[in-house]
Amino acid sequence: MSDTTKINDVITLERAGQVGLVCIDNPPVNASGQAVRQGLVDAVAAANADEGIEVIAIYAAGRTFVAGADIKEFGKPPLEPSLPDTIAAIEASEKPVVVAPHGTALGGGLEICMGAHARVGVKGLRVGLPEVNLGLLPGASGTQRGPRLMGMKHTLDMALSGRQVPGEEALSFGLLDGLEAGEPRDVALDAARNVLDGKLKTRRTSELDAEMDEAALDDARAMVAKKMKHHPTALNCIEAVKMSTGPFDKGMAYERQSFVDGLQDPASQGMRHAFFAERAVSKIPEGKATPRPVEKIGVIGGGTMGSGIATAALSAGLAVRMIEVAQDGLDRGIGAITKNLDGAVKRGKMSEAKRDEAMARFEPSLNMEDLGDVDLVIEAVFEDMGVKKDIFGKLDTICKPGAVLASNTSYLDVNEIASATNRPEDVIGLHFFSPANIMRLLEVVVADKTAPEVVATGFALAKKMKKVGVRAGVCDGFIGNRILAYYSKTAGYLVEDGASPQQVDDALENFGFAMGPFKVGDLAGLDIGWANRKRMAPNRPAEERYVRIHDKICEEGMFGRKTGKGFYIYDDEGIRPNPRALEIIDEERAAKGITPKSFTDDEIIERYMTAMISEAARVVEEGIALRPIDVDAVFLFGYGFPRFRGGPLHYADTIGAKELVARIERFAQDDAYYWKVPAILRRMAEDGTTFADLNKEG
Ligand code: 3H9
Repeated sequence: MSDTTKINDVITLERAGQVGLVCIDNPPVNASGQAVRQGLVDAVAAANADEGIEVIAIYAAGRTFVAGADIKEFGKPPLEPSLPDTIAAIEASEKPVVVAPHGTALGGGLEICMGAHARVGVKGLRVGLPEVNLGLLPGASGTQRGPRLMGMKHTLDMALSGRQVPGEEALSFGLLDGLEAGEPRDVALDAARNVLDGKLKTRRTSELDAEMDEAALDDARAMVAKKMKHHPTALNCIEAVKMSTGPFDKGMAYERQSFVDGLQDPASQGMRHAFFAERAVSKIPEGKATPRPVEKIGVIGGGTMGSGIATAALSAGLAVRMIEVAQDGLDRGIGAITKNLDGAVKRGKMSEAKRDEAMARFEPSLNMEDLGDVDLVIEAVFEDMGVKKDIFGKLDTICKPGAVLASNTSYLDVNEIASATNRPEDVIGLHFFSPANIMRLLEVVVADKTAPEVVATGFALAKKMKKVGVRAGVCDGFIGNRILAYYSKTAGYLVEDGASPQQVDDALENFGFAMGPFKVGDLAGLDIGWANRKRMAPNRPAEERYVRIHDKICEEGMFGRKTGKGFYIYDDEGIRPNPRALEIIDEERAAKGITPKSFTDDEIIERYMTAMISEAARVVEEGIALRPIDVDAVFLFGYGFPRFRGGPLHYADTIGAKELVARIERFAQDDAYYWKVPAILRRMAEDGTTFADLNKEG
């Protein structure tokens, strides 16, 4: 007869001698939704009522312990019991409760552990308080039990960085009492037996004293002021941790209120949207197709992009064959990859052994014929259709049947590239963002004839390389660069009309961008946009307002950081506006007879963001992006869009389609060619729908 009682759909209580084993089984990540919470309360009560049970041991089934509160419940009416109450019930258990987390114990999952009377992790465990990434603070006693177990410094570090801490480190903090190898159920059972034998001490965390650590609090405040000024609950988190030296209930009440307030904050809503955006983008029409196996890839081109892509692939465990036409190019590529991997070792992201292993999988070559055995090729040479078609024509004859042929083009027509081969179904765009070993975005550009399994292969590769793959259709610039090309013009218009580059940059940095558009231009190299504008010049419509300022700056050899001068000067004295660039701006205004006017920062943000949203809406309307949330992901993971704003189209919903249409119509009075209301936005203004509604439909 089974000794296991089903408490509810997700919780069981198994009697193993004097141990009551409570198992949480709520796939995929055991999030602590209502059923888990109710089940835990009931299981602990049942175990307490069972005379045969002396110790209770909690563990979880599946790939991980509890990954936190169920984020899908946020923003909905609260369901009893709350997580803090659940954990209080666990801690109040008269019989000792041990917990044996495995995989990851995050947020509410870690807080459940903190409420148990002892914690023995399963080797490989990682723990964390990632609420900060959702604009929240730990809301189920992390700020109160955390300092009582591991001190303020470690609690603040975890709660403000959200980083996942390896079990060994957590053990050294005192957050865990032990770390054992084995199956979670076995580790839980052993831990419970150790309690019975008196080998493992148990205690109630809320009854411990926390020690004041003023230095840690000051450091945290300074860090928040510098790096997290838009975060809605970071300061409350510090305050809550500080209160842990006082009465437990008072600290809990403060934490709870801050958490509930945080949930309502638009910044938290934006960050939660970003969390789901990262995951939503993998839901694609080709989702059921089987990806082709990829173990060895070819990278054509050892420049910045090629070596970045090769670095990312090597770090992901793939074998890479890099092709260059001349030895010096190849040497530069090898040098860049070595530097990238060494940098990862220095930053503690990779061990020396892993770096050596990665380099052993790397084969540079001057002969394209060497690509005969690779599973996938990524061409990363400069943006010239003729050159790319020539390469793809050759790949068609060299690569084995079934190899995926990908281009890293940022703008060019993937259909045309595919037409250079006799196997267009194998051709796809894989558009990485620079530096490709760091930036998380990967646009997977699907051409007319690309086979579904080739699309699925692109997404599988993205996952393997820890990138966020976003499906994009073919058009000039795909999702990101197309929208960028459009709204960047607004920055030029604003400056030609009277704002300074620095004012535009400052306004947008205050809005939340890490860097304003003129600083970004200087960083990327102004010559890149210049070359692209020259390429596009024959197609530029006569009605389009064209700002020549950037071109004029480039004509004087000022390409931004790489030449020490662009819109700003970069030297030992730091960054400051470039007086010559300001003169050029004045000259251009004079030449066009423009009397400079002044803009408020709000006006700058309004125009810039409205332009971004307009083109983003068109990209959705034309089906270049599958859903609005895909555009958001592109900007969050490839363009430094502030996470707390959720992405351009999440942000658009906070303004509302009606207001956006009114703005565009107002701006169109001065420039009807540039400012046009996208049909989709007009429809939304009329029927009251939002981009969030479109996400649900898609
Ligand atoms: C919190 O705990 C607050 C408390 O302090 C206080 C409360 C009062 N809820 O990431 P994956 C889904 S805040 C709901 O692809 P992996 C996810 O959307 C929470 N759903 O897997 C996806 O669904 P779908 C703090 C969740 O193996 C599926 O699970 N916790 C949650 O790459 C698989 O996810 C966190 O912030 C959730 N909490 O990575 C941790 N988590 O298949 C968030 C995941 O429909 N989670 N889903 O797209 C993670 O970091 C990763 O999921 C984890 C696994 C590392 C666990």
